Amino acid sequence: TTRRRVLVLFGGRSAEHPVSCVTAVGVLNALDRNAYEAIPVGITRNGTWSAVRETPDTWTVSRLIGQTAIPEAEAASGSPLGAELPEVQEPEHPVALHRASTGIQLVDTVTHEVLSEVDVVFPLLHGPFGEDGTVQGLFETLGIPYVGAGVLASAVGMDKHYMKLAFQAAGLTVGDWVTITNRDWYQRRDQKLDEIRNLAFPVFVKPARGGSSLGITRVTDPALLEDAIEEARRFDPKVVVEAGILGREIECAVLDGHETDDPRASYPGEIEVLDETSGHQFYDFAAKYQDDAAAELSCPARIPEDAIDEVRRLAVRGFQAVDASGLSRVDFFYTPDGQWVINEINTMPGFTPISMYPAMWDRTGLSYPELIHELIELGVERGTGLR
Ligand code: G1L
Repeated sequence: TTRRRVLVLFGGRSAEHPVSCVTAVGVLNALDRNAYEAIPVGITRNGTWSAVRETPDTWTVSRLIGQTAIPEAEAASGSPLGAELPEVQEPEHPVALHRASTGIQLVDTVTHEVLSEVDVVFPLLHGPFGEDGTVQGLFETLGIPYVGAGVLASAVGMDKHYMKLAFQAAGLTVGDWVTITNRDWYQRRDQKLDEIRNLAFPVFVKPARGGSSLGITRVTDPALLEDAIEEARRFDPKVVVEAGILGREIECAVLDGHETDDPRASYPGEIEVLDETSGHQFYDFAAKYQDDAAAELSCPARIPEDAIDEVRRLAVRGFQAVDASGLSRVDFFYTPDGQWVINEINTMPGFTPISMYPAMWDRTGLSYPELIHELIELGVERGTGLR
């Protein structure tokens, strides 16, 4: 039997570079070696691609990112991230340069050798040039199957404005919002500020295509709106302002179905922050995000049975609304009167063995290695024209 060759692509030029390195280690160690041959390819912060050619018994972050010795701090701290954040090292023999504006520039023949051998790519890259559809387009162009969302779903999932339009068109309830383009900001600023003042406060001001928490401000006082918009505009000339929604934050993991089967939704999960003395759950925003609070995943979330069934159906509808494939985490608000408001879809959710997405599947009966196997087979299936 021939093993499938899986190119695990990680690192990259986003702020999530270190998270991506740690995630790659989780995925590589969970791959069934009888079924798959892993080809890790790291992308440095400068955009240089480098293939790792040895296959150790156990992958460690330092092995993967090209350091010769395991930093003592990492070994001693016991934390997967160690004292210093992992980063892909500049390779002696780069395989390729990936450039934002010009696509991929081949620098030697190794690129062709490596890529032509690959059966499927597992792209563990976040943010601009990773989950916005550009890397997906690169592999479409090269004719190489890949895991996860395609070009359109990746791009829609990255843009909060178009994401909301797609959800609305599919009949899902989204919260009120106002989008401010760069032109709006110069041509219709006062009109836009008036529209925003009609939203329910507090509002959240966000870069439209951030993919992280950078540039986000919670605004309680309308007088501070302009400052918050300017802050978001440092990250993206397009900004969305979302009305605050009163409700619990509950998420669902969606996994695509094979060929003619519908996508599957996990049990919904909720991060519960418990009051240490009373044991009661906090629903308060400030309490929920304080650093020292004890948080744990509740999955299935503690909501009525019929609400569980409903949110699982809505999560699949959200997945289909943006034409996703492979996997997505779909996030909702559950309002005090039992309504579901869809917040967002993440086509590249956190994916370490302890992240929300794999944890919710684990609680639903699918282990991390089984999940990775499913994703790879779904990627191959789509790439070979079966779907
Ligand atoms: F390939 C998948 F399965 F589509 C995939 C790709 C990327 C799943 C999850 C992720 N997530 C990440 O890469 C990250 C959130 C760790 C960004 Cl660095």
